[in-house]
Amino acid sequence: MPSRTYDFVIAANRLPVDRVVRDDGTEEWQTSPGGLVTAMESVMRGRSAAWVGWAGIPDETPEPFTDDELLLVPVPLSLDEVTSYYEGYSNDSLWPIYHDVIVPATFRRSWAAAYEQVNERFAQQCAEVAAEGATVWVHDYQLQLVPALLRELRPDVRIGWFNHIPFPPVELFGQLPMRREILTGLLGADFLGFQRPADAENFLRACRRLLGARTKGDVVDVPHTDRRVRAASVPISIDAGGLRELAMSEPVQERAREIREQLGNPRTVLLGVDRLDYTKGIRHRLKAFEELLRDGRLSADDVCLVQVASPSRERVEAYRELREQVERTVGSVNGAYSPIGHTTVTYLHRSFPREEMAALYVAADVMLVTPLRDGMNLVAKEYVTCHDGPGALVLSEFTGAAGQLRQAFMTNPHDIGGLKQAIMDAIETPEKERARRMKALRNQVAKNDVQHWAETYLAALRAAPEKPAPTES
Ligand code: GDG
Repeated sequence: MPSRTYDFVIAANRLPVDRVVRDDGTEEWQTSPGGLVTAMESVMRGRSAAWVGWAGIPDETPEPFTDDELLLVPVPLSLDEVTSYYEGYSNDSLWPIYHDVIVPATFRRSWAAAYEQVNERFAQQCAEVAAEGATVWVHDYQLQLVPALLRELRPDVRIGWFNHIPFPPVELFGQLPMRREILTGLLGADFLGFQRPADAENFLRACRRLLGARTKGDVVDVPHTDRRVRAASVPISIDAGGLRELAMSEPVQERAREIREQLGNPRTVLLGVDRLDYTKGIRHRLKAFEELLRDGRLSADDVCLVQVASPSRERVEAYRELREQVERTVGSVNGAYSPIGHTTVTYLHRSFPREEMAALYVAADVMLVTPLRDGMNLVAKEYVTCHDGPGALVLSEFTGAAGQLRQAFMTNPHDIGGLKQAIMDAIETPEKERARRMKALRNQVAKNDVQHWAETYLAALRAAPEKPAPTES
């Protein structure tokens, strides 16, 4: 691998490719389609770029390889590290703390040690590939120690970090045994990007309270150094143009009509699309739906709910419990209300191709996005981009998307009565008004797409303060 030659380096837990085995037993790498990959394509064009991440296979280290001019640098993880750094520390310690402790966090010292070790490995790989003065963009909560570790190795590079999930209030963040190490790790960056202004504010407050750092506006003076770091909100988005084109294509439109037919042509199709995660408020959504049927405000003769719940983190206990509860509830709602020949809740615990997802968005009259906490929630932005005409988005106030999608039917999902009313409003609001709101939402996302996000982020990273301004105290 040529060392120190790449002037743009991305570090993320996962590489944007999956290894698939063909029918004849040979293997190939397939690009995993996702917003981040699309966003990066636009900002990487014309630069020599490398992506540092885990290839998704424990105990194996494929050699670095090139995919469409992008160098992919696999970081090895042992099976034990997948359990301790990824499932343990990242998803059973940090994830609950960063999402309002919806389930209690588990702390184990061995997990924390693995997290440090893996972060060191990522920093070393970045240091190895980055050219003199390169830009390194680190992603997400799995890699919060990388900025400072990398700065130590390579003080010449410009370092950015973006958090895809919320940053918690200091009262919750303070529970983390590694809280000071994490803040110090992040302060190794030049610019820290967050989804919501409130996330950046939570970070600045944690720096003041837990490190005794001084802040001025959105800039932190890094204690014991002459460095300054800016923390601000740059909300992520989707590849609106690409998705819209897919949704408008004849095969997808045709498939959407077919889906409605297969559902029995109900008057109203409700849709939920989530990873099966306790943050997404799936249980609250099902409860509200069940009560609306029970109260007779909705009838199973003319409404149905399609819930895509893509499998996620199945070896973590809280996710296993959630799956059991959701599946029990779906079974009991269907047992009580499904007419013969159709199911009132179509529950799909698997993943679908992009085309099928787009067709579902086109087919749905009402999209239910009801997380208890969510960094952004891209599903909300995808729905308003795909759906034409009088659709409706029911959107939790506890998503980052609520800061931008102001024309949605807003709801507090903890308030089941309020959630029921928001669903009814979404169904009953006159078509003309719903079409007007949807158009405004679609335009919002079209103007603020993922390419715009990446450009805004990188402009902020370039402009970030390096040293204290001489005029300020
Ligand atoms: C994290 C933050 C933040 C889902 N099922 C299928 C499928 N999906 C796609 C959706 C959407 C994506 O997965 C999920 O993104 P979300 O934003 O909704 O949620 P997280 O996975 O929790 O993402 C979140 C995001 O990072 C970005 O910063 O918004 O807050 O938690 O794009 O469409 N896609 C396909 N088949 C499926 O079955 N093809």
